Amino acid sequence: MKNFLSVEDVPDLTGLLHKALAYKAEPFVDKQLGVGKTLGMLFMNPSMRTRISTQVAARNLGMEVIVFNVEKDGWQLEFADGAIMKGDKTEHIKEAAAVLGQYLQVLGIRSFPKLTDRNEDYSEHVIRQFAKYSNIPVLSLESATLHPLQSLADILTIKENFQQPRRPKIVMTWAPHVKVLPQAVPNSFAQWVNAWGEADFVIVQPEGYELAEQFAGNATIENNQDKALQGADFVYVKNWSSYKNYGKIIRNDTSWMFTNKKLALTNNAKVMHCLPVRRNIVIADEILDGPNSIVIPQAGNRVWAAQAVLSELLK
Ligand code: SN0
Repeated sequence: MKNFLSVEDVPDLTGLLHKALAYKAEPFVDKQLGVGKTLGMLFMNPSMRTRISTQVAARNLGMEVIVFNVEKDGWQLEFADGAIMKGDKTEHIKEAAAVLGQYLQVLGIRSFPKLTDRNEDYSEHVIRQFAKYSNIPVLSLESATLHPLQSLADILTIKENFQQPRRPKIVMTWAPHVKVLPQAVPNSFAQWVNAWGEADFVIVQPEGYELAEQFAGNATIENNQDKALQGADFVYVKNWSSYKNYGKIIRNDTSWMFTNKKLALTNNAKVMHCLPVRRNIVIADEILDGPNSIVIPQAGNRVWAAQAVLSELLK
């Protein structure tokens, strides 16, 4: 695997899932693989799970890890080609990425969208330029439009929690929020569930919050949450801002919060969220503190997802 920016970089999804489960059973089988190699993780935005789970995963493989908070410690980077750099941006991505490529063997990048210019965000020009100019494998730690390490852990969690001889029904539902959030987590989850191909997949959102077609793929799209939840085995709850009316909160229907009343419509579904989650805005306490929530083991699986991906990037 050259880079890990989306599911499209994965040549064998089933193999990657098996690898992650094998690491979960035996974390240190490949503890020599990364000896003498360094993972650098550049954060342009906050992170807890991604940062720590990836760091643990890298150490399980014998790697050294350097974490760099760009906003706090770095120079301001220019990404525009041909820019005349007379403003407050000190260094161009062409030099910054190329220099990092001299020091590191794998480069992780977290860069949220600006949510102002849809074409700019969806071109993924930030992470793509790191990949282009660093000359080493680049690992997405959540980019403008995708969060593939999260999605791999999500599929892993679904696989582990479903042992019946039929396809699970997975419903991803929009939920309210107080802030403008990226579409990266839902885009990526949809892209991975579609690529996995082993579930009946429904996405439900209020009108106007439809995701980009290239990620929603052949999911069944609904606007009626109660109808969509019928018979669900897994409910993935997430807020996102509008793609059509780009980066806007067009309406915030608080009745879409996930509660026990909504859970009662499902097939005793397991409830998932990527975290961090705002309690009693997105998901009610009764769900997060109840028996159907699998958000903690879901977050736990981030280590095994990251370890499987790092081991592929080291090859
Ligand atoms: C991010 C998102 O993409 O939705 C990261 C999720 C892994 N979430 C947030 O930024 C939450 C911010 C908040 O204030 O609740």
